[in-house]
Amino acid sequence: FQEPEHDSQVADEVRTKLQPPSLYKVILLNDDYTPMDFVIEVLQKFFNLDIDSATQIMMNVHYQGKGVCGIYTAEIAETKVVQVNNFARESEHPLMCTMEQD
Ligand code: TYC
Repeated sequence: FQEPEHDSQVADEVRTKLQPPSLYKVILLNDDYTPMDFVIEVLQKFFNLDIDSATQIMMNVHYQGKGVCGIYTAEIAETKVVQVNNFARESEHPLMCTMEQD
């Protein structure tokens, strides 16, 4: 039996068994102006999707108004939202990314 060396290791083991971290859906919202190719680029760049999956998700958002790009723990989801919104604003597109609890 290996003794835990740090409090953080104890905390991680307790959490793993009793309290898995909350998950968040990262959501892309439709708009009338962002080019389809830009949305596909965003999905490939920030969500590690291939071109076919990125195109499917983009078209789903285009027709349904919003769609899930991926599901992550809080810190990762927050980072994706900021990265996408910053990239869209730098590129002067109104594309909006947000998150909601899974
Ligand atoms: N509706 C946009 C267009 O017709 C394309 C688009 C898709 C925009 C998905 C945003 O999240 C989005 N050019």
